[in-house]
Amino acid sequence: MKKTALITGISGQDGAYLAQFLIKKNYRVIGTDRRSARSVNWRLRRLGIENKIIFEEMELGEIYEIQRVFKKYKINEVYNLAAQSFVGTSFSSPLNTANITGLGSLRILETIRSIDPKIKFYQASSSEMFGDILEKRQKEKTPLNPQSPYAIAKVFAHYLTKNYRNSYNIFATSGILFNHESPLRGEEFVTRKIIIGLVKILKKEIDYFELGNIYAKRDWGYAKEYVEAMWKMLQKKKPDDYIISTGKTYSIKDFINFATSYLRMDVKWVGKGLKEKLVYKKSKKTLIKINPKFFRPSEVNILIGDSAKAKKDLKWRPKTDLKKLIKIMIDDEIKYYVKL
Ligand code: NDP
Ligand code: GDR
Repeated sequence: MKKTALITGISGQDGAYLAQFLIKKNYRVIGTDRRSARSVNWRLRRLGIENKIIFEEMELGEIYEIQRVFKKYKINEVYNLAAQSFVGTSFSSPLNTANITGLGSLRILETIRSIDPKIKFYQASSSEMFGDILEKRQKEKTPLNPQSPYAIAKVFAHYLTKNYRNSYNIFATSGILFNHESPLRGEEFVTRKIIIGLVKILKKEIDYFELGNIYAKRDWGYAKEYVEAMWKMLQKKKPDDYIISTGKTYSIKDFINFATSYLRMDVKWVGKGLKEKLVYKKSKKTLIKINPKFFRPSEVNILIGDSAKAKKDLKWRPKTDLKKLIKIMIDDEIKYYVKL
């Protein structure tokens, strides 16, 4: 019998890769999104799986919509990926973030509890929960110290996942994933923003673009590999929490240096603080400037994960290092580049 998986957030980066992975594993995939008039989903279309998914409308703010979908299908596994996922926006929309990213998970857990407690649940927890870090390398047991409404909403959902596991014996698992990127990454996130910006400069569509804090450091992995870890977590005998990360950390500036080097751009950094910029060595023309509008009211300076438990228990390990990931993203950006 085919297993049925429900993915919330099917239109996002991880939703697309996870759907592709589960379809290959012969799952029936139900993908939920919040649109009444569904616009073309470029990610699913790019992966060639748009017509292999059963779509259902499910706004995470509406428990009746959630209940309707859960009553309609016999579901084995739920991957809760939907969220207001942009940390920057969570400062300007904290209530919406709490409602969707935090309470959205509770609505699903309550639905599972009342309709079918045998459904396995995956919660998309985040390294942002570690925030202003309290341990050099973050593990499953590292204390949380969130720094944004987004991270606080994720902490709420993370603890609820544990609570429903312990209180109701529900198979509720949390994957604490560190940043993972790909050509399908949303354009507002810094890695894709940088790559789009550099490609547009090379194509002479723009002269320069602006960033915020280029000294923040992140542990970046490849999204396509990370979704496999989600599935592996739900195949274990017991629900648990797992860190998924590469164990290496780089600054935004390092990322830019790797990307410009791969693109063979002859550039250098000049100036300091808000005046720091990236310029062409010869012409001195500016490519990247700093704009305080992209700084966050409260920043997470450095994250670096220890995924030893996932390596041991899930037999999962990262395969793509940052330089390779940048190459994958740039090659795809150029391949699908369309001048506006
Ligand atoms: P995306 O931002 O690409 O996708 C988020 C998805 O949530 C989109 O499909 C979006 O739909 C949907 N969504 C947003 N608001 C609602 C709502 N009110 N009702 C229903 N659906 C909604 O995120 P990613 O794919 O990158 O990440 C997946 C999950 O993993 C998220 O929960 C994120 O917070 C978490 N995470 C991500 C990490 C990363 O590095 N990518 C790391 C750790 C955790 P729409 O297309 O309509 O906007
Ligand atoms: P993050 O990713 O906040 O880690 O959340 P993002 O790419 O937005 O920021 C990473 C770091 O880059 C700095 N930065 C900028 N960020 C953006 N977006 N735009 C800029 O111009 C810019 N300049 C500097 C940020 O300040 C930050 O330090 C992502 C999301 O996918 C979350 O959903 C997920 O939970 C975490 O990763 C793990």
